[in-house]
Amino acid sequence: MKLIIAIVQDQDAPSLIDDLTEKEYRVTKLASTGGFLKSGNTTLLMGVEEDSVQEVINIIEDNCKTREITTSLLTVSMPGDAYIPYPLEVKVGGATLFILDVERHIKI
Ligand code: 2BA
Repeated sequence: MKLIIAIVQDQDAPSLIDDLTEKEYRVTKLASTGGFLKSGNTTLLMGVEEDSVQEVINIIEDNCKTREITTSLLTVSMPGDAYIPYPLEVKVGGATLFILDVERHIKI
Protein backbone atom coordinates (compact mmCIF):
# COMPACT_ATOMS: atom_id res chain seq x y z
CA MET A 1 0.00 0.00 0.00
CA LYS A 2 1.04 3.62 -0.64
CA LEU A 3 0.11 6.81 1.13
CA ILE A 4 -0.48 9.69 -1.26
CA ILE A 5 -0.27 13.12 0.35
CA ALA A 6 -1.67 15.72 -2.03
CA ILE A 7 -1.55 19.47 -1.38
CA VAL A 8 -4.11 21.16 -3.59
CA GLN A 9 -5.86 24.51 -3.85
CA ASP A 10 -9.06 24.89 -1.84
CA GLN A 11 -11.11 25.63 -5.00
CA ASP A 12 -10.16 22.28 -6.56
CA ALA A 13 -10.75 20.14 -3.48
CA PRO A 14 -14.56 19.57 -3.65
CA SER A 15 -14.63 18.21 -7.22
CA LEU A 16 -11.46 16.20 -6.63
CA ILE A 17 -12.88 14.57 -3.49
CA ASP A 18 -16.16 13.83 -5.32
CA ASP A 19 -14.31 12.12 -8.18
CA LEU A 20 -12.12 10.11 -5.79
CA THR A 21 -14.98 8.93 -3.58
CA GLU A 22 -17.09 8.11 -6.67
CA LYS A 23 -14.31 5.69 -7.65
CA GLU A 24 -14.40 4.31 -4.09
CA TYR A 25 -11.07 5.74 -2.95
CA ARG A 26 -10.87 6.68 0.73
CA VAL A 27 -9.82 10.27 1.38
CA THR A 28 -9.05 12.33 4.48
CA LYS A 29 -9.15 16.09 4.03
CA LEU A 30 -7.04 18.36 6.20
CA ALA A 31 -7.18 22.14 6.24
CA SER A 32 -3.61 23.38 5.75
CA THR A 33 -1.70 26.59 5.19
CA GLY A 34 1.08 27.21 2.68
CA GLY A 35 4.29 28.44 4.25
CA PHE A 36 5.08 30.91 1.48
CA LEU A 37 1.71 32.57 0.77
CA LYS A 38 0.44 31.92 4.31
CA SER A 39 -2.98 31.25 2.88
CA GLY A 40 -5.23 28.23 3.10
CA ASN A 41 -4.84 25.13 0.99
CA THR A 42 -6.09 21.57 1.31
CA THR A 43 -4.07 18.48 2.11
CA LEU A 44 -5.55 15.10 1.21
CA LEU A 45 -4.38 11.78 2.65
CA MET A 46 -5.16 8.72 0.56
CA GLY A 47 -4.16 5.17 1.33
CA VAL A 48 -4.26 3.26 -1.97
CA GLU A 49 -3.07 -0.03 -3.38
CA GLU A 50 0.09 0.26 -5.46
CA ASP A 51 -1.65 -0.53 -8.74
CA SER A 52 -4.14 2.31 -8.16
CA VAL A 53 -1.56 5.05 -7.67
CA GLN A 54 -1.49 6.11 -11.34
CA GLU A 55 -5.28 6.30 -11.55
CA VAL A 56 -5.35 8.57 -8.49
CA ILE A 57 -2.65 10.77 -10.05
CA ASN A 58 -4.75 11.00 -13.23
CA ILE A 59 -7.84 12.05 -11.23
CA ILE A 60 -5.79 14.70 -9.45
CA GLU A 61 -4.44 15.97 -12.80
CA ASP A 62 -7.98 16.21 -14.19
CA ASN A 63 -9.22 18.31 -11.27
CA CYS A 64 -6.33 20.54 -10.21
CA LYS A 65 -5.43 23.62 -12.20
CA THR A 66 -2.34 25.80 -12.07
CA ARG A 67 -3.31 29.38 -11.25
CA GLU A 68 -1.42 32.62 -11.24
CA ILE A 69 -2.02 34.48 -8.01
CA THR A 70 -1.11 38.08 -7.31
CA THR A 71 -0.32 38.46 -3.68
CA SER A 72 1.08 41.33 -1.66
CA LEU A 73 3.79 40.15 0.64
CA LEU A 74 5.22 42.66 3.09
CA THR A 75 8.74 43.99 3.12
CA VAL A 76 10.52 46.59 5.17
CA SER A 77 13.17 48.88 3.74
CA MET A 78 15.00 49.92 6.93
CA PRO A 79 14.80 48.88 10.56
CA GLY A 80 12.06 50.92 12.22
CA ASP A 81 10.49 51.89 8.88
CA ALA A 82 6.87 51.23 7.98
CA TYR A 83 6.01 48.00 6.19
CA ILE A 84 5.61 48.47 2.43
CA PRO A 85 3.36 46.01 0.58
CA TYR A 86 4.47 45.01 -2.93
CA PRO A 87 2.62 42.88 -5.49
CA LEU A 88 4.08 39.51 -6.34
CA GLU A 89 2.92 37.11 -9.08
CA VAL A 90 3.12 33.47 -8.04
CA LYS A 91 2.17 30.36 -9.99
CA VAL A 92 0.44 27.95 -7.63
CA GLY A 93 0.38 24.37 -8.82
CA GLY A 94 -1.92 22.07 -9.77
CA ALA A 95 -0.98 19.85 -6.92
CA THR A 96 2.06 18.84 -4.92
CA LEU A 97 2.21 15.10 -4.28
CA PHE A 98 4.25 12.98 -1.92
CA ILE A 99 3.94 9.21 -2.36
CA LEU A 100 5.15 7.10 0.55
CA ASP A 101 5.40 3.38 1.25
CA VAL A 102 3.02 2.25 3.98
CA GLU A 103 4.65 -0.26 6.33
CA ARG A 104 1.38 -1.44 7.90
CA HIS A 105 -2.25 -0.52 7.47
CA ILE A 106 -4.50 -1.57 10.35
CA LYS A 107 -8.26 -1.04 10.64
CA ILE A 108 -9.81 -1.91 13.99
P1 2BA B 1 2.91 27.93 -0.42
O1 2BA B 1 4.09 27.59 0.42
O2 2BA B 1 2.00 29.00 0.09
O3 2BA B 1 3.47 28.31 -1.87
C1 2BA B 1 2.60 28.82 -2.86
C2 2BA B 1 3.37 29.03 -4.16
O4 2BA B 1 4.35 30.03 -3.95
C3 2BA B 1 4.13 27.79 -4.62
O5 2BA B 1 3.28 26.99 -5.42
C4 2BA B 1 5.28 28.38 -5.42
O6 2BA B 1 4.87 28.72 -6.73
C5 2BA B 1 5.54 29.68 -4.68
N1 2BA B 1 6.64 29.56 -3.72
C6 2BA B 1 6.69 28.77 -2.62
N2 2BA B 1 7.85 28.96 -1.96
C7 2BA B 1 8.53 29.89 -2.64
C8 2BA B 1 9.80 30.54 -2.47
N3 2BA B 1 10.59 30.23 -1.43
N4 2BA B 1 10.18 31.46 -3.39
C9 2BA B 1 9.39 31.78 -4.43
N5 2BA B 1 8.18 31.22 -4.65
C10 2BA B 1 7.76 30.28 -3.78
P2 2BA B 1 3.45 25.41 -5.37
O7 2BA B 1 4.87 25.02 -5.54
O8 2BA B 1 2.46 24.85 -6.33
O9 2BA B 1 3.03 24.97 -3.88
C11 2BA B 1 1.69 25.04 -3.42
C12 2BA B 1 1.65 24.65 -1.95
O10 2BA B 1 2.06 23.29 -1.82
C13 2BA B 1 2.59 25.44 -1.06
O11 2BA B 1 1.99 26.65 -0.63
C14 2BA B 1 2.84 24.47 0.10
O12 2BA B 1 1.74 24.51 1.00
C15 2BA B 1 2.82 23.12 -0.61
N6 2BA B 1 4.16 22.65 -0.98
C16 2BA B 1 4.77 22.81 -2.16
N7 2BA B 1 5.98 22.20 -2.16
C17 2BA B 1 6.13 21.66 -0.94
C18 2BA B 1 7.18 20.91 -0.31
N8 2BA B 1 8.33 20.60 -0.94
N9 2BA B 1 7.00 20.53 0.98
C19 2BA B 1 5.85 20.83 1.63
N10 2BA B 1 4.84 21.53 1.11
C20 2BA B 1 4.97 21.94 -0.17
